[in-house]
Amino acid sequence: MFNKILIANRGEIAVRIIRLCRDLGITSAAIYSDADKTSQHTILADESYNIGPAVSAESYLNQKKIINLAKDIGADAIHPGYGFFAENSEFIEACEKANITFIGPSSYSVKMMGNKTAARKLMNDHGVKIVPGTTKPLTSVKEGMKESKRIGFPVLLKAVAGGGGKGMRKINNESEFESAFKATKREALNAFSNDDIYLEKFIEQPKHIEVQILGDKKGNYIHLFERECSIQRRHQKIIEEAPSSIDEKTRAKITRTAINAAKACKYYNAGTVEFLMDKNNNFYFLEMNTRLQVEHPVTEFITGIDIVKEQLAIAAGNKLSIKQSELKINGHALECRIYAEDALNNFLPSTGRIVHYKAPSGPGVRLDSGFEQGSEISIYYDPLISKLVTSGADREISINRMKRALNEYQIAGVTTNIPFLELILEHPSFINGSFDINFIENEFLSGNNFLSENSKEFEEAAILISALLKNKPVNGFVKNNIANNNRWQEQMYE
Ligand code: MV4
Repeated sequence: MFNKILIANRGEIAVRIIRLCRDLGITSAAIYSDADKTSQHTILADESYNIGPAVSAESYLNQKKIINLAKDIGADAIHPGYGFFAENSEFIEACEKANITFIGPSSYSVKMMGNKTAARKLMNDHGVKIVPGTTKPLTSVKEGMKESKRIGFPVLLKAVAGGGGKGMRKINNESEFESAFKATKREALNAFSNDDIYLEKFIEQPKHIEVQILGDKKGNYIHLFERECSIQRRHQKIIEEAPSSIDEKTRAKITRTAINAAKACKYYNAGTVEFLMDKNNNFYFLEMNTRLQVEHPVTEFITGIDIVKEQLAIAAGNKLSIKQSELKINGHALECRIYAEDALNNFLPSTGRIVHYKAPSGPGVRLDSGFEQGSEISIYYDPLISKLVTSGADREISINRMKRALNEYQIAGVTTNIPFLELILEHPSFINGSFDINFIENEFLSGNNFLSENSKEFEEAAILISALLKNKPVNGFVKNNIANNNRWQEQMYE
């Protein structure tokens, strides 16, 4: 195993990795920028090193500086967390050259899955069902038009170097094709320095289901079941859960498919295979995330596996510690992402010092947080403060525990999305599981179609949000009534 791990990340995921290192007796080394002097990862690590200014490009994304630091301090491995260098094949190769173990996949797997048409071809060749479309970049408007007609409108144009929702465009009919083709190519060139684009059939109202897999360097693979991640806004996930509501037969099929996808790209590390699932439980490969994911804790809850610990063991060349036959789903877990943003002001990020902080706790509650009382939330990074995860014997219990935990959670100094999360948890479609990837947009951000709900608080909040989105002025009184959660604020600051 490793003696010292440099954590090339920040916030809650850096804290998550520091805690594991402490559990295992491995020295943890944090890096922090000027903007993160008050962050928990900086404070909790065994060693902390300032690597430069707030701007990521000069600190958390400074490859040379990070690798030189790892060498200087005698770190034998680097954990990238998620984001930053997690899926950067050049960084992985630089680690290899410096003789430092990258706790993650090979650069080959990352490159293969990063090229969306190459990935689609590979998946198709290995019996993994992909969304109908093309497996090569389009070479002309004419070819694209012909392929669109074959696939059937509506179609989606996607960037070959894209992913995570960047560089996509829906085309409803032939007349829209030419200008959309040119615009998507232009945007792809701007965003990814690569203007290759391809086509997929547009899947209507799908759910987003993803399968957690683990592969080791000896070619052993297991899956840790699936997560439901449809509750999102603009490709930013908000609530995730495990397991999803799929039946056992579909589960057997989708998890087997995910393992085939991982094998096809010779994957080792923890990884996630993403699928779109339509109304009839047909699922299609979307992309593979070659990293640890934000929402991994819900899977840890239902399987009892420490996914980050497995990542370390895999990177060290060990065999997976568990067999598939030893795994089963235990209960249910829910994750709410706590963001420093103002749902009532177009989800604008909220920055500043956390002047008051009280974490929730109690049965079935886990909080992975990057910040505490006194921490500064800056404009420079992702607005994620923490991940609140609850679990229980079934979905109803974890939802009720989540409501309790959100109600206990006190954060002042920055605006958070806690009231918005509470609102989602009251929504009948969330409660009965009849939602798809458009849930937030359809139920909260357009029209008044959710006002039929008879819960008083839900109705008040819903009216307010819909009014605000029509640019009507904020009424402070109503705002404070969105959730019980805000009552403590009134008491404290009156
Ligand atoms: C799609 C799709 C519908 N049909 N592809 C968005 C993120 C990127 N990973 C792929 N995405 C989508 N691809 C086809 N052929 C709808 C989405 C999509 C989406 C997917 C998963 C989770 C949330 C989403 C939100 C909007 C669009």
